[in-house]
Parts: sequence; structure tokens; C-alpha cells
Amino acid sequence: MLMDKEKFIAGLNGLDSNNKDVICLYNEISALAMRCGTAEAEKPAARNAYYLSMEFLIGRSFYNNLLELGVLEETAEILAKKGIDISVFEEIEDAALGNGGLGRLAACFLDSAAGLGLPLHGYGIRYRYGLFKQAFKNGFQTELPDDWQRFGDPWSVRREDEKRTVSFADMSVTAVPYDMPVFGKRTNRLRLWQAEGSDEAEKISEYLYPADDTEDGKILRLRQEYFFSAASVGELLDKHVKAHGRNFEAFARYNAIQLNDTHPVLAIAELVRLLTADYKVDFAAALEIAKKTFSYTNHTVLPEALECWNGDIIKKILPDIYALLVKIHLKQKEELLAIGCAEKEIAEMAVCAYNCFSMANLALYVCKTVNGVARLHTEILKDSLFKTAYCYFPEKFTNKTNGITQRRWLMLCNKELSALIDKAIGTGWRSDISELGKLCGKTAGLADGFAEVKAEKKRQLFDYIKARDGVEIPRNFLVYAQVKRLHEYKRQLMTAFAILEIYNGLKDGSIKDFAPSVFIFGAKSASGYRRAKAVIKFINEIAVKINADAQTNGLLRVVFVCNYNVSYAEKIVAGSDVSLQVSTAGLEASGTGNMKLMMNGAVTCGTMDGANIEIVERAGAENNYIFGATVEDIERLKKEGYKPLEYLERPAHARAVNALVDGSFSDGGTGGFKELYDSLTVGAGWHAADNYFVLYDLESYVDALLKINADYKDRRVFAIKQLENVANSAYFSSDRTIKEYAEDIWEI
Ligand code: 26Q
Repeated sequence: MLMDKEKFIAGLNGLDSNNKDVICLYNEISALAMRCGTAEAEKPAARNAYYLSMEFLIGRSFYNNLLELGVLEETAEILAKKGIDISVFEEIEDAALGNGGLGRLAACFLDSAAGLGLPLHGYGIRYRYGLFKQAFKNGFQTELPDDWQRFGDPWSVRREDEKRTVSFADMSVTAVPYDMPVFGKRTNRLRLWQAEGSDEAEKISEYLYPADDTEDGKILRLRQEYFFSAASVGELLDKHVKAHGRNFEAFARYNAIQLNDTHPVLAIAELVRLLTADYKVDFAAALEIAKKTFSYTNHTVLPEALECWNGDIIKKILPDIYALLVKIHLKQKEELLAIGCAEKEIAEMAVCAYNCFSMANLALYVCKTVNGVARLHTEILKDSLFKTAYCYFPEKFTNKTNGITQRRWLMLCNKELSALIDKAIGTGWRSDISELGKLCGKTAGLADGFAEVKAEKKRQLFDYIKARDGVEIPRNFLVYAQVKRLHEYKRQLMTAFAILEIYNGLKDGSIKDFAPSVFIFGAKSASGYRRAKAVIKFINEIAVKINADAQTNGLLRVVFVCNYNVSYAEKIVAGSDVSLQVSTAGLEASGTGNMKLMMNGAVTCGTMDGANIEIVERAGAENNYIFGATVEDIERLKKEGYKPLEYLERPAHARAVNALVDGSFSDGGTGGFKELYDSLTVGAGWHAADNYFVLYDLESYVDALLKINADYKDRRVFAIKQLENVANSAYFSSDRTIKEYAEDIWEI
């Protein structure tokens, strides 16, 4: 531990808390931790890895940093003596510099690397506003700016002395670094660049994901991507020259750069540009250096998320980069011809086609490795999305199943379960997560203790929901949770239909002996994503109706929590019984919420998709609830011609789905519900009817939910199932994932 603990404790004891408000205390204690935590100089490492990511979804730093520094408990005790409950800092911060799985994964990776003592540093953007704050107005999502720094940002240090210039055709922008320490066995660094210099410049780091449906929006996004990629690569190259002179062949010996999806892929072109323009390295040699330096992670197979940049836009904003991309494209073509690729194959793999530059193809061509984020996902990359590239360059492809940090997602968010584990197997698991496996074989004996812990975490969660969202949930309710970004492929709409079927069944008496249950949703929708927003409204309407129905509200409730974020997630994952992971098979690259819930003892109710497959493989099919079409089924259905209307013939389905359009619920005249209905029955946009196979999977989904409900009646047996999930969750620690990256890709 790098912390000067005594100095911190002395400082804390000496802290005068009289007449200071929470924000003032928060800033003072954080500053003290920063001074003591970074007292010892960072250990230099010969070889470093860098994680370039457009998103870092950090969440709260306060508790996490104190935990990592080993002073959380003592801080709580000292503050208690001063009459301060440490939980008063809960609502102060939640840095949402990301919007979902990809950003949270980046944060978990930094945490694990520091925890393991591996030199991995992050580079990203210091957005002025994070992911919007969600509000509900009459059940509709509205977006408010997230001024995440309003109470200060004590965990960042502005490094005026290390600012740089990033040039565009029409302007120069100053990139000012803000460093956040990542505490652990060693202190690593997350460096976030802030754009300054003019109003136009500042726009670059103003918002996370500005709307890109206009040309100006697209240009801004391109500027963002280039801005942080260029600042980061430029700095690494400068550092290299300082330390090793112009020995550029050695660059890849000291630096491994991981590209988090295609967003930072222009870093490749920038490195080549700097080497050739500033240091007169020959183009082919520069490209070779890039080929040894970069690796690429893919996080999605959805076609709309695969970035292609129009050549005219690149040319206008980044003419030198444009010229280089063309050169790289031609070089690629030459190489592919030389190894005997057919014209068609070259077209599929080309960096540029019809004046569109494919960031994925650029990454596939240059990067040393390409990885998917769960076994199935990597197989899909190899068999479908990147099939041709895999055929010629199979050695590049590797799987790295995602993970989550157990420090935030178990020790911090579930102290009670952590204490139970300590009692059962000792505390060794806290420093070596693989020891969690020692719980196997002890689950029966721990069932009652676990049930008590779960009941307590539920109580805490329900209190929080009551205070935040005003919805009351009785103590003994079974908790089903679906928390993740709102997207059609994740199928929150399918859960809505399932709830309606259960509700109708309870009312007409066809469902009997139902264990009282609540469905908890948490999700933000992209602000321009109309159908996703209609789903939020639909679920909120359902919640109002069901929660007010005195005939059933002793058995069934629904809540869509507002402004779901990392801090809310910490409470929901600890207090849930059932993890709903119901994406259309083949579309969820991995999922990581599934892992958080598993580690806290929720059983998975899900499809054979993403990491669900590996979760069930480890925790046992008998302890989880798998339903629905497999990837193969979906392929077959597509080939045969899927006819969703056939599935609407079942009266229960028809009734649930018709609720969108039969006047049961109002969408306030927006037409949103009709649009959802049409997307299922006739198709929407370029999509076929029921593009995500909601109607196909609905029946088996309802069955699975009811089976869980029936199984829950034997609390002991159910608690054992839940504990089996905890006991087998060590594999899903990002410590394991990071070790694999470090060994197989970064060689650090
Ligand atoms: C693309 C083009 C233009 C604008 C934005 C984007 C864009 C932005 C964000 C595309 C994708 C994302 C984010 C993707 C993401 O979060 N993917 C999730 O990554 C997790 C970590 O690997 C997986 O667990 C999830 O399955 C995957 O959905």
C-alpha cells in the first residue's frame, strides 16, 4: 500500500468539522487522502500499457478510494466520533463520464490493474458534462445536464505543465491533462484531457456523445475522437524520445496501447503521422511500429455502432490524417493482394470503401490483436462480423471475457455479504479473489446467513427507492431486476409484456400461489432514441396501474428507478434476487451487470447470450434459469422467414401486446406506443417486424419467471442456488480479465 496511513489518520483526527457542511468536509477529506495517497512516487515501469477510451464510467470515488487506500473503516469510525455518518457523502458525486458497459469496464480495468500492481494507465476526455441526469415528467424521460464537478473535483490534479496542442485544419486546441490517481498495490493514472483555447475548442470536451445526426454533430464527434487520441499518442511519443532518443523501433517495446472499441482508432493514423512527419521515419517502418503497438477490443456487433467516417469530413477537418489513411489503405490493398485475397475479400476488409473509412477495418488491419469480450461474442466476430479477416489473420483473434472489480461490486456495495464470506472462508479472498471458490461445498450451511444478508440488503434498497422514487415495496418481496442501458436488443419491452401477462394472470386467477414480487428497472435511453423512450413511458404507465391496483399490489409491483447510475447500481445489485439478462441471442457482446448481480447472489434469468453462457456454465444450469432462442435458433428463424404475428395468436400474448394500442395506457398522444406496436408487427425503419424476436421468446420468458417464482417459495433451496452463484463468480473478477490482457496482449 502506497498510503501514508498515519499521516492520513492524524490529519483526519485533527480535522475540525465544526460548522462545516458536507461538501466542505468531502473536499477536505478527499484532499487529505490525495496528499497521503500519492505521497510515495509512482513506481516507474519499463513497459506500460495504456487504455484509450472515450468513456470512463467511474462513479463515486470517495468510498472507493478510501477502501483502496485501506482507510475506509477507520475513516468511518473517526467521523462517527465527530458525529458524522460517513454515508452523508453519498449524494455528492458520481462521475458519469461514460454511458454504459464499455465505460464501466474501463473503470473496472483500471481498478484491477492497480490492485494487481500492473502498470496500466487510462487516457480519455474530461467532459464538462457527464451522461445526462434523467428525470421523469409524467413518465417520460427528460434529460438534464450533469454538472458533475459542481461540488469540486478533489480527485483530479490539473497538470498545466503538461498541456499540449492538438491541431485541426481550422483550429488549434489546447489539451490540458487532469490526472486522477488509481489506487491499489501501485498507483496508476487516469489522464483525462480537457479542450481549451476558444469557445469552439471548449466544445470538444463539453458533452459526452453530442447528437451526431447532423454534419456538425458528426464533425464534433470526429474532433473528440481525434482530440484525445492525438493528445495521448503525442505525449507517449514525446516521452519515448526523451527517454530513448530516436530509437523508434523500441517504441513498441515500452508501450502497449489498447483501443477500447473503434472510438480511439485514429490514434493509429496519428502515430504514423507523427513518426513520418516530425521524425522523418519512413512510412512503411512507421506502420510496422504501429502494428506492434496497438490492440483492439470490439464491444458490439450491432451494425449501427460500427464507425465509418466519410472521407470528405476527414479531409476537411484532418487533411494530413486523411492523406495517411489513404496511404494506409493502399498499403493494405497491396499486402492483401500479395497474400492472394480475392477482390471481394479485399473490399470486405478495406480501410476505405466508397469514400468511407471503416475504423473497425483499420483496427483489424493494423492491430496486433483483436478481441471480443465473451466467448460467444469472439466466436461471432470470427464466424460473421470479421469472418474474412479471421480467415487470413486467425492469429490476431483472441477472447477476453469481461470481468468486474469485486472491490466496488462486492466489498464496497455489500459489506454484509463480504462479512459472511469472511466468516465462512477467512479473508484471503479479499486479496486473491480465486479463493471465493472455497465457498463451494459450504453453500448449504450458509443458506440461512445468506438469506439474512439478502433481506437486509433488500431493506436498504427498498428504503432508498422509497426515498428517491417514492415507491413503496413491502419487505418480503422477491426482486427481479433489469438494469442496463435502454435498447431494443436488450428487450426491456419483453419484460414489460411478461409483467402484463403475470398481472393479467393474477387478476383472472389463472396464476396462483404467486410469491409477491417486484420488478425493478433502471435505464437511460439515448436522448434521440424514440422507441427506447417509448419503452420507458410504457413501463412507467404499467407501474402506475399495477402499483395502484389493490387487488394485486400485495403480490406484484413495478418500479422504474429514475437516474440509474453507478451509485444506484451498487444498491440494486446487492439487493436483487433475480438478474434479468434477456437480450436477443447473439447481440449482447458480454454484459457485465450480469456478473455484478451474480457476485451478489442473484440467479440469472436469461438467454444464451454474451457472458450469460459462461456464467451458467460455471454456476450450474440448475442454479439459473435459461430460456429462449439460441443463436442457432435465431439464424434458422431468419432463414425460414420469421413470422412474429403467429406468436400473437396466443391470447395472453395478444392481450399484453395489444395494451400498446387498445387504450389501456396512454402515451400522451406522442404515437410512441403505436410505433412500438408497429415495430413488432410490421417493422420499423430498415428493420424487419420484431427484429429482436420479442414475440418468439415471450412465452418461454414468462415460464422462466414463473418457475423462479415457484422455486423461491423454498427460501433455503433458493438461497443455496444464489450462493452457488456467489461461490462461482471469481472467474468474473476483472482481476482475472486483466491478468489475461497483461499476459497475452500487453506483456506487462
Ligand atoms: C458509435 C458510433 C457513433 C456514436 C457512438 C457510438 C457508440 C458509443 C458507445 C457505440 C457503442 C458504445 C458503447 C458500447 C457498449 O457499451 N458496449 C457494451 O460493452 C460492454 C463491455 O464490453 C459489454 O459488456 C456489453 O455487452 C456491450 O453492449
